[in-house]
Amino acid sequence: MTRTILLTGAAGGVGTLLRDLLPPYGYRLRLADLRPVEGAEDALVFDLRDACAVREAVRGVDAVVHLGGISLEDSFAAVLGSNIEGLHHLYEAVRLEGVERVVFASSNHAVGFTPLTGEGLIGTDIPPRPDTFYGLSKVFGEGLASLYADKYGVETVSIRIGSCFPRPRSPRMLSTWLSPADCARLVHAALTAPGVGHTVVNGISANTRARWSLASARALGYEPQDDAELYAAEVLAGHGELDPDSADARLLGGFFTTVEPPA
Ligand code: NAI
Ligand code: 15L
Repeated sequence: MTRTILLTGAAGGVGTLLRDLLPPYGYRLRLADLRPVEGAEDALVFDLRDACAVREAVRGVDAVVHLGGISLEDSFAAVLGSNIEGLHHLYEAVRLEGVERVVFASSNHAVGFTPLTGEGLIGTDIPPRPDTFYGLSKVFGEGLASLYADKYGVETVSIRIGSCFPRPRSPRMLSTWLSPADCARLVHAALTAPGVGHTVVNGISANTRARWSLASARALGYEPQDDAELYAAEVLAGHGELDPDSADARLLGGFFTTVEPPA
């Protein structure tokens, strides 16, 4: 049977990519965003800060792919509204409407202060080390997902996305890139793997320069097909090699560790 998926953040960068890439897997999408979704007149315009609107958005769907919210550093008040209170509205709606599963777009910035200086690949079994209020909201999101899984049986896969763009844009992204097609593969695995409870996975492609382990993502059935190395010559010609003293080289969250929130 075709499953109906609520795709929040459908007007955003990743949402725009996934709205074309997910239907071939057999999903029917309900698109939703704070802004109108270009070319989709039937998309829902809603605000995560409005609990009633969120409940209506969720009603009747089988699962939610939650991309909506603030995706960069912002004031604490802004992050609190859309990413913290908004996420609580979403999980309450999901619980009350009996929705089976959420795929939550978490971020590398939940663990952004993790040093990259050690040997080996970094898994998901590391302590939270948010690098911004934004990253802190992703730590909250993973915590909320864990609570709703243990207490109410609402299942979630939290994907700590590296950098999901059509192409890697910087030397750092040669390590953190998640290609759009691999993103769709990973979201599909997260929607279909049985008995996930709350599972945290890293979300990158099969990058030659990867510093993240994909073990927990592969355990869900994810098999990445892309490698940022294909773009390495072009990226390095434009930007030069990564400065070993830079935040991008030393810390998982890269330059986000140096960003100050707006006043
Ligand atoms: P984006 O900023 O392009 O899209 C986010 C969308 O959420 C926007 O269209 C915005 O209008 C919507 N939104 C914001 N506040 C809202 C509210 N109160 N109610 C309803 N909708 C609201 O971000 P992008 O790059 O598409 O990322 C999607 C998700 O993936 C975000 O949650 C982001 O934190 C996460 N992520 C993305 C990464 C990337 O490389 N693109 C990396 C790590 C995480
Ligand atoms: C994120 O969490 C951001 O939403 C995205 O815009 C990218 O900057 C990404 O992380 C990254 O670390 O490259």
